[in-house]
Amino acid sequence: MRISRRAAAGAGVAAAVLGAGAGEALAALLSPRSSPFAAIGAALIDFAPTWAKDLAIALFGTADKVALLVLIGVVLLAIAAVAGLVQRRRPPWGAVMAGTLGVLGAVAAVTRADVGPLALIPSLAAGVVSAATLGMLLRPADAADAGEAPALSRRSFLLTSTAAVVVGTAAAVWAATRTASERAVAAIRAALTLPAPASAATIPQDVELAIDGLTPVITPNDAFYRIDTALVVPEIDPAQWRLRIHGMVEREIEVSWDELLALPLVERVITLACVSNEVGGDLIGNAAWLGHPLRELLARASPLPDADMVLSRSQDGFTASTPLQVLTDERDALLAVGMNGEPLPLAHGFPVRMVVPGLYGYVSATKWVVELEVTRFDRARAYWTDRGWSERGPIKLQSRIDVPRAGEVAAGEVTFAGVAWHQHVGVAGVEVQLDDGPWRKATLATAISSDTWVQWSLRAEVAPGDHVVRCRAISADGEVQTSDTAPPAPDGATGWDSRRFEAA
Ligand SMILES: Nc1nc2c(c(=O)[nH]1)N[C@H]1C(S)=C(S)[C@@H](COP(=O)(O)O)O[C@H]1N2
Ligand SMILES: [Mo]
Repeated sequence: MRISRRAAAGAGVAAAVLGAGAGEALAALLSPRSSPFAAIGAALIDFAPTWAKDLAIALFGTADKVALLVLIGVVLLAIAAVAGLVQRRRPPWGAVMAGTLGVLGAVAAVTRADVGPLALIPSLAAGVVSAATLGMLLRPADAADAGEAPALSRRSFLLTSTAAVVVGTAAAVWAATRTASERAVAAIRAALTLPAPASAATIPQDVELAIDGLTPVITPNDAFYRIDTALVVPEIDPAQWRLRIHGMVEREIEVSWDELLALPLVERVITLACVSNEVGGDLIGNAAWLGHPLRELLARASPLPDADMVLSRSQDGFTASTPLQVLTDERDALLAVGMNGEPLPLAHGFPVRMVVPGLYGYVSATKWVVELEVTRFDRARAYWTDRGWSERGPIKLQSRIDVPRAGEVAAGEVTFAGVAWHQHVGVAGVEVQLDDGPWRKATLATAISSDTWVQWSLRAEVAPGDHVVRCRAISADGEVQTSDTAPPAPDGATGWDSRRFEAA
C-alpha cells in the first residue's frame, strides 16, 4: 500500500509503544531500576536545573513525578511520530531514530547508581524492537522489486499496528503492576521484625581457619546461591500467607503468618546444597535459619501410619517430595522465616520456606511454601521427579578445594584449603593428595554441627613446576568419599575435586 503521512506517524507511535512495553517488561523481570522510563526520568531529575524542579513542584506538587513521566511519554510519542514520518521519506533513518532513543535510555539507565551492565538491556531491547517494528510496518511499496520482503497490505498494516499498541500497552501495564507489588512486598519485608529465637544457634570458636580466599563458614545472604524455576519471584504478603497441611492426616490444619510467629522459633545453622552442584561447584551455601520445627507442626496434624512422604508445594506450583521420616525424626527440619538474622530475602522464599538438613534442595527446600500434602511415594510425584531426577535426594559426601584460587603460586610452603560436607552425618576428616604422592590428613576447623560444612586446610612443601592437588572427605560414619565420577543427574555428582596449578 502507499503510506499516507498520517499512517506513517501512527506506525512510528505503534512501534514505540511496542518497544517501550517490551523494555518495561524486561526491566520488571531483570531489575525495576533499569526501566527505560524510570531511568530517563531519574536522569532528567538529576540534570534538570533547579528552577525547572521548583517549577514542576509549584505546578504539580506531589504529583510532580507522575507529571514528569507523562511528559516523557508525550515527548517520546511525538519523537516516535516524527520517526515514522522520517522512515516514510528516508528509510532507514526513522528506524535509526527509534533505535537511538533506546540507546539514550540505556545511557540514562547505566548512569544510575548501583546498577550493573544488565541495566542496559531493557532500553536497548526497546530500541531494537521499535526500530524493527517501524522498518517492518513502513516497508516501501517497491520493496518486493528490490528483492526484499513485500510491503504490507492495508489490512496487515492496520492489524499489525493495532497489535503492536495493544501488546505494548499490556506489557507496560503488567510491568507497572508487577513492579508496584514487588515494592510493596519488599517494603513489608523491610518493616518486619522477627521474634527472637527461643533457642539461638550456637557457633563455636574456631569455625573459621582465617585463610585468604577460603569460603566463609556463614554465607552472606547476597552471596547465597539461588536456584529455582521461578521466572518471576513470587510476591507474597505475609498477611495473606497460609500453610495448609492436609492429605493423609487425622486433622487437617492451617497456619497463618501470625500463628507461625507466635510458635517457638529455633535458629539452626544448616548447609543447603543443590543436586545440580558439580564436583568443585558453588551451588552450596550455609546460613543460620530461623524457623519452627516441621516435626511439631506435622505432629499436630497426625500423619496416618501408612503415609511415607510429604509433598510440599510453593505458591508458584513447584513441588518437592520429602520422606516423612526425615521431617519427623530428631533433626531440625524447619519451616523457616529468617535467614542470617533477617526475614528471608524475596528470592530465597519470603515469607516462608522449608530447610531440611541432609537433603538436596530439590526434594526438601521449598521456597514460598503454602501447602504440605502428607501422602506416599507411590501416590504422588514431585516437580523434578517428573523430569528424570531421583525421587529421594540425600546429600552425598563431598569436599571442595578453594585455595589456591589462582593457577599460579610461589614454590615453597603452599596452603591448600577448602570445605567438606555430609549434612546430618558429619565430616570426620579430609585428606589431600599432591600429584601422585601419599594422602595427607588436612587440619579441620571446628564444625558448627553435623548439619553444616566444615573448613579444612593443609600446608605442604611444593617444588617448582606443574602440579595437581586432590581432596577427599571421610564422613563421621567412616565412609571415604568415592573417586567414582557421576554427573549431577539423577541424584548428585560424585568424584574428587582436583586443581592444577603451577609453582614458580
Ligand atoms: N518454590 C521453589 N522452591 C525451591 C525451588 C524451586 O524451583 N521453586 N528449587 C529448589 C532447589 S533445586 C534448591 S537447590 C533450593 C535453592 O534454594 P536457594 O535458592 O535459597 O539457595 O531451593 C529449592 N526450593
Ligand atoms: Mo537444586
